[in-house]
Amino acid sequence: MKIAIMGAMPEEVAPILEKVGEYKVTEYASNKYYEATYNGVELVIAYSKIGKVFSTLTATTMIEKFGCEKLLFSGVAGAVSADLKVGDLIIASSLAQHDLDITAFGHPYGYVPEGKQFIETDKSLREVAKSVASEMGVTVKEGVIVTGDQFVCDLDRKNWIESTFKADALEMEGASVACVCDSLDVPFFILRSISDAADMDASFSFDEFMISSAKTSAEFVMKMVNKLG
Ligand code: 4EZ
Repeated sequence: MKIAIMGAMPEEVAPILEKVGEYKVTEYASNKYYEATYNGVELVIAYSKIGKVFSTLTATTMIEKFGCEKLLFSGVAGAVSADLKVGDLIIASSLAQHDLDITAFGHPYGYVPEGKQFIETDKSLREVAKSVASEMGVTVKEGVIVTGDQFVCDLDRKNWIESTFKADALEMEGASVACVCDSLDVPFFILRSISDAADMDASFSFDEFMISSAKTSAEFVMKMVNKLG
């Protein structure tokens, strides 16, 4: 069982590479893929670069070229739900693209014909996450995460996203990775730790907390890997 672990930014996968110690680097499609074994589990680790297009490319590559049979995403996100604070963890139950809009033709936001407005994550991976959370004694929220090619730092946009998608958190890669994994029938899991509140202070909060929140998320995902071996 080969497992893909991906993030968007170097800071999101650095704590994972640190944990696995030794790895083999392969360059492909202008990116680096790190192959390692962790407690007997074969891993392929990569950060995609930010946004839906690069994350689509990386997720597809990990599955089609490296043969990954499950995918775990680890990273940071902006909080939409008021009960999510910096450092809190959120598991995506489902994901949608908040910037996909053909509503001019009567379709809902985030939907295109033959696609899905919301894509659900793998239930058994979520169960693994819940057992890790209870063993660690931490509370992990489960909810809707939405994705778009924009860093949201505006209250009006955030409120619109909350009311339109009932979203709990937002970021820039989850729904595109979900689309790839759903289409290719690969069970996937998206975990994010909050770095900011997607408001006018978001860029400052992000700069201050992204490294610590990325680490929180990465450490949790590695505890899950231990259960997947
Ligand atoms: C995108 N990621 C942020 C990339 C920021 C700075 C150079 C997560 C994220 C996010 N995305 C954290 N907070 C966010 C926000 N408020 N809006 C969108 O996945 C790049």
